[in-house]
Amino acid sequence: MAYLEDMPSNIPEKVMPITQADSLEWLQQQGPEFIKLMSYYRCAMMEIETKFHVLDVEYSLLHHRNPISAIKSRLKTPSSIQDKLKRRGIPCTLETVEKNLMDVAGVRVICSFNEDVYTLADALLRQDDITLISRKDYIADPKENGYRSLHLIVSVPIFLASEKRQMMVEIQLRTIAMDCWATLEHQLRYKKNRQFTREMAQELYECAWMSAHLDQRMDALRQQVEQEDERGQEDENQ
Ligand code: 0O2
Repeated sequence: MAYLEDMPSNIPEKVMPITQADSLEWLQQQGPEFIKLMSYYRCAMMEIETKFHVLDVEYSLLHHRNPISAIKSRLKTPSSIQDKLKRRGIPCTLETVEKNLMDVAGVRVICSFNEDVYTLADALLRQDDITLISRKDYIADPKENGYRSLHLIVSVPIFLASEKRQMMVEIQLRTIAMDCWATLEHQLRYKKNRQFTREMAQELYECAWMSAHLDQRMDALRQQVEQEDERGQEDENQ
């Protein structure tokens, strides 16, 4: 049985409590309870990642292609948690973190095609242990700067030795083209205080439009290929 070899090698690292050097001082002040809370968020992220991996495997068996190109997860750093609460004028305690921040745990699912974004989101939301808290469709209704993605905030249970806890996770689903634009825009502008001219903003917006156009063309091509495959299959069966 090639059992142990098949285990994802990154799991032990993921369950480790956070120890980034930049956050260590602040973390130490918060004590072990904060580290415990962050570990719970990490476990919730792992639950969601696994659910998407399972959906990807099932879909690939049925349709001979993978709807997921990559999954990236991140835990908000303590300093970023602290900044966000401070910006909102909320004191930073364990209770306020859990009550007010929905995106401490974030999972980003990069999909192959536009259609995959919705197929995967719907499949996840049909699972009976997932509760949808909020849904923002920036694909149907892009942000003013051109940003597109489907955002879900969900609550997912994690099963500990002697308790079951509901944890919030922010999920961003987007295509490869959407991710390309958002990643570069994040580097260039998002939340940076640098001077950004109207021309630069216009250029970024046009790039967003081009990426949306690319998604539409690739989706149309996918449909053609799938129709061809179906025709080929019918011919073979006759
Ligand atoms: P980071 O650095 O990616 O973690 P919030 O800002 O979360 O309190 P809001 O406005 O309801 O409240 O959040 P929204 O619109 O759902 O967006 C949250 C996340 O989406 C952001 O997280 C980004 O990751 C991403 N996002 C939203 N708008 C943009 C955008 O214009 N450009 C890019 N590149 N990403 C965007 P964070 O925590 O703000 O940032």
